[in-house]
Order: sequence, then structure tokens, then C-alpha cells
Amino acid sequence: MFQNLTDRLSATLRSITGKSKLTEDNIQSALREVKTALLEADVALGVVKDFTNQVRKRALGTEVKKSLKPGQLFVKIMTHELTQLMGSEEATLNLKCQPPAVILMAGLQGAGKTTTVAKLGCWLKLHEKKTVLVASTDIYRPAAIEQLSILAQEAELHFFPSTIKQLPKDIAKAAIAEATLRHYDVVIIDTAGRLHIDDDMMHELKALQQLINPIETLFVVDAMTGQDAANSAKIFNENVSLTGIILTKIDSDARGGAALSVKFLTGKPIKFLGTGEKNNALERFYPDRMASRILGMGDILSLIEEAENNIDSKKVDKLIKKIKKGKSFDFNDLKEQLLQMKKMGGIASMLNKLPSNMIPAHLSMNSGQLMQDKSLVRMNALIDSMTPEERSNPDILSGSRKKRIAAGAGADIPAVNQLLKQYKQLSKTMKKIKGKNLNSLMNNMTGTNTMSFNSRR
Ligand SMILES: Nc1nc2c(ncn2[C@@H]2O[C@H](COP(=O)(O)OP(=O)(O)OP(=O)(O)O)[C@@H](O)[C@H]2O)c(=O)[nH]1
Ligand SMILES: [Mg+2]
Repeated sequence: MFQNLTDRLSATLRSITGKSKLTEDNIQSALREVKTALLEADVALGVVKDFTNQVRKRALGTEVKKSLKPGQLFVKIMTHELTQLMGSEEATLNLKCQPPAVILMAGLQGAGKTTTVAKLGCWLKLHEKKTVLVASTDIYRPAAIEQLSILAQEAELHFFPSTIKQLPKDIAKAAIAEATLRHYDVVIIDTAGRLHIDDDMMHELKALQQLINPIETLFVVDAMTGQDAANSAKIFNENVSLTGIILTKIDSDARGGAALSVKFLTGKPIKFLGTGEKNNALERFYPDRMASRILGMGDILSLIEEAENNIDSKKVDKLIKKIKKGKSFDFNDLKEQLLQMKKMGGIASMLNKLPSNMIPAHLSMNSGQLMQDKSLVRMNALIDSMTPEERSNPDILSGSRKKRIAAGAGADIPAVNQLLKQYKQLSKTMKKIKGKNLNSLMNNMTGTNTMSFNSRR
């Protein structure tokens, strides 16, 4: 998904992240690259201009915080602005009405409307526990009604039968009447596609919309058509007021121009993404997650914010200095680390937000114990039961002291041994990474704030 765009943008971000200062010059050159990447992704020119101006304005005007390197600030601004561009908050389906909630699907030929009717029906059934009736008003394309009937059967959705001898408005009315009678929660109406924006068809759609008054009119559009997709959405929206957009064939879209242009051009939010041909290949659309994905970064934004808000960077700095000097990593340091981790929502929550290529492969296996937040609490209790001398020099722990420590923490001797083993692993790793990886990983991520990742290696 959006691979070309992601490759280009993440390369740009990597180059600016390495810079020690955010100057007008390096902002300009990064923005030039961003602009080219977006244009190649087939993002509409107006969108590209507005976006780059916005990023420039924020980048030049923002005070650089101590805890964040300037390059990282640029990453943060890019992520924020991309999210805004795609719709500042996630948009949901509005089904709040006297049932049945009527959903009307519109779009050009081959966009994926009929397939999406079945997918959306499945989604509503599975995630919202709704009963769904689907109906086709496509009396123009041979076998269009049959196509929906088959898809509905595969998806185990109720299908309202219709024929090409009926008028679209009559089919829609009858389907809604049936849904009302049988107490369906939702009825989804499929419509005929049009090759181009054509007046007759548009009138028909408008009339249908006025007649059935759907709570959602969703425009289904093929993401691979890039900014054309966004432009056709704009024209449809001017004719029949849309409530949202579904981008299909995202699985085959390497560019991303449609996703980045459509909200800007129509003012309407993207609500779902079609990610394949199967009935379960439909995902809710989250602008912020998409922004991170596009930048190739996982959900790094929340991680940066959490770090900004929660980490005591002075303490982390002190620890880095200590390790760099080759001093050993003791239980006092470990305790401090546990505290910082806890502030960040625990390891599991942090790992979830990391880009996959930054998670060391062995982490989830060897450190299985560490992954459990509960075990953090226990480790903390054990360390608390030690004397200050024992914390700075764990080698002096005797058998009887281990027993006392275990009792003090409400644990047993194997737990103490386990802690010592983990500590030994950590301090060994700390010695190994002394300096080099530690800093580069931190620079890439959140300035001085990623100590906790390193301590697990
Ligand atoms: N890869 C992929 N294929 C899709 C997706 N959505 C739809 N398709 C395929 O696109 C083709 C057209 O889909 P339809 O649902 O028939 O499109 P339509 O908009 O109803 O077309 P008309 O009724 O002719 O206007 C089918 O082969 C679908 O399987 C998707 O998200 N990913
Ligand atoms: Mg169709």
C-alpha cells in the first residue's frame, strides 16, 4: 500500500532527521523533495501546494523543544499535517435514526460499489451487530443484480430480489419497506455505475436520493485512479451531497494520490478502505494511522508525544552518560528505567507504536517475561526489598538475602533468580551497545527519550 510514496517520504525524513538544526535552507530542500514525492503520487496540485505551505509555516514558526531534535520536530509536523489533510479525526458511519438506516452507494463504473455493498454488510454484521438487507437498483448492466445476489449469499447477508423490469426508485422503495417490515437495522442500496459523469444518470441518482432520504450516501471510488478519483468525488458531491467516501483497491495502489486529495477537494471524510476482493477486505479509515503508515513510521507520533509528556529527559541523559563512560548498569538504574517505562504506558503499549523494523527480533521471545507489565510491578517490588548496597552491587546477594528479598516482595526465590538473570542480560547488552547504537536509535526516534528500548536488548 502506497509503497512508492512511503519510500520517497521516509527517505526525505531520514535525511532531515540527521540534521542538527532546522534551518530555512534544509526545510526548503526537504519540502522540495516532499513536493516531488506528492506530485509523483498523483496528489492534486492544489493539495500539494497547500500542504507544503502549511508544513513550511509550522516548521519555521515552531519553537524547538529541548526534548526533541529539530529533525524530529519536522517529522512530527509532517505527520500532523498529513493527518489533518486526510481528516483530522476518524469518521464513523452515522446510523442514528429510526431503523432501518438507509445507506446509498454511488460511484463510477467498476469502482467497486457492488463488492463494497457486500463487504460493508459483513462489516456491519460483525462489528456493529446489525441486521442488514442489501438491494440492487442496477437495471442497466446485465447480471448486475445477480452479481449482488451471489455476493450477498457468500457473505450470508439478506438479499432483496429485484429485476431489470423495475425502476430503480421502485426497487429502493420496496427494499426499504421490506426492511421496515422485517425490522432490519440497515438497508444498503447498490446503484448502477456510470462510465463518466453523465447527466441522465446523475439526475436519476439525485431523484433516488431525494426519494429515499438515506442517512449515508457513500461515494465508492477506485484509489488507483489517483487525483481523478478525488475530482469525480468532487463532482458527485456537488450533485448529490455525500456523507463519506470509500476508497477501494487500496491494496494495489502504490501511489496514494486519491487518499491524500479526496478530503481536501470534497470536504467529505474517507470512512472505509477496500483492501482486497474478499468480503472481509474492508477497514475503517483512521487518518492518523494512515499518516504514519504513509511516512513509514508506525504510530510514532503518539510515542513522541508520550515521551514529551512523560519522560524525565535529565534522568535519561544521566544514565546515557553513565553507560557511555563504561560504568556498570545496576539495579538503581533498572528501577529508574522501570519507572520511566511505566510512565510511558508499559512496554507492550510502546512496542505497538514502534515501526516494525525497529523492534529487535529477539525481543518478543527472550524477553517474554519483560513484556508483561505485571512482571514490571513484581520486579519493582523485588528491587525495593534490596538494600542500597545490594542495588548497586547485586553480586553480593547471598542465598539467605535472596530469601528475605523474596519474602519482602511477596515472591519466591526463583523470582529473585529470574530478576538477577534479566539484570545480567541487560547489563551485558548495555556494555555491548555502549555509545553507538544507543545514540543512533535515540536520534532516529525521540531524542533522548528511548532509553527504555535499549535497556531491553
Ligand atoms: N483488489 C481489489 N479489488 C477490488 C476491490 N474492490 C472491488 N474490487 C474489484 O473490482 C471489480 C469491480 O467491482 P464491482 O463491485 O463490480 O464494481 P462496481 O462499482 O459495482 O461496478 P459497476 O456495477 O459496473 O458500476 C471487481 O473485480 C472487484 O472484485 C478492492 O478493494 N481491492
Ligand atoms: Mg455494480
